[in-house]
Amino acid sequence: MGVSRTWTSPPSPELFTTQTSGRPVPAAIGLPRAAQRPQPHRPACRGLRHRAVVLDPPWPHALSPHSLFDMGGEYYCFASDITCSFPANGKFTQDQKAIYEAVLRSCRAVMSSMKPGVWWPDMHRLADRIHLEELARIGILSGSIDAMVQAHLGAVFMPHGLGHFLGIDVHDVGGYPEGVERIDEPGLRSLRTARHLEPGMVLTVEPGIYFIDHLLDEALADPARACFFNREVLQRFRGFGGVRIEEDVVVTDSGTELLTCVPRTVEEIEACMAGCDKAFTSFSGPK
Ligand SMILES: [Mn+2]
Repeated sequence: MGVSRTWTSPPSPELFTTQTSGRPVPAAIGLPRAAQRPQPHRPACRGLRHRAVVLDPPWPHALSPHSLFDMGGEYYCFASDITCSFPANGKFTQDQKAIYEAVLRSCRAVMSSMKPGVWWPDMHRLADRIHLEELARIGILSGSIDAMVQAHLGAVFMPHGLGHFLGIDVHDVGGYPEGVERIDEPGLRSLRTARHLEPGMVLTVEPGIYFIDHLLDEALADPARACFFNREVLQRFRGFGGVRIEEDVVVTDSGTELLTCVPRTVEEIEACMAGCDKAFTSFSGPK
């Protein structure tokens, strides 16, 4: 996958305009503009008010007033997969900011921890743990984080896997070669790979926090998990939808290199949506 190394052009905060809403959204990746062909992975724009592209029907991705775009450019037949979440009106509410920054923290913690030899399920667990810490900080959960991990509470908020291989296919093959077993635990069983990282692997890192009614109701009906919830605070987040941040990274000899270049911090997104075309700085990861 050496070709990926050529993807890292300087930050290029170009904008394209969605066909549907006319609202500018961040460019898919720091690729030459001509190489950018933003498109939904599946023809799945479902008449949503804010015209977000929805990937998988069960996730409530794009509820007003914030939007989640799951998109990707193609470069010499190589796929990318990039998700941006942002407030539809350009300004984060306090609750949106809190959830967004929780996901950003887990995303960056994972990228900083990735290097050859690291076991991918451990990265999923790391993201889960950070989400639980942040949800406790916000007040939605309370209690021992270790006990929440034991109860698999992370999977209530992130029911999908942390990321997948990228290549010719957007969910590339090779996740479970002979000898690599799927882990039969909530959340982890959805991982598209359970391999140890090796130099040259290209993966997505795509943690998310979602408030999905049927998963929340199921957890609240289970005494082993219900005990961690502050129902009143949770109520405020019913109908919130979800935030996902999806980056594309290549594993290097000593860590990772980030291939994605889009506005990521709250400040960058708000500035970008206000029409500011000042260059943003890409997260550079561990040095
Ligand atoms: Mn993906």
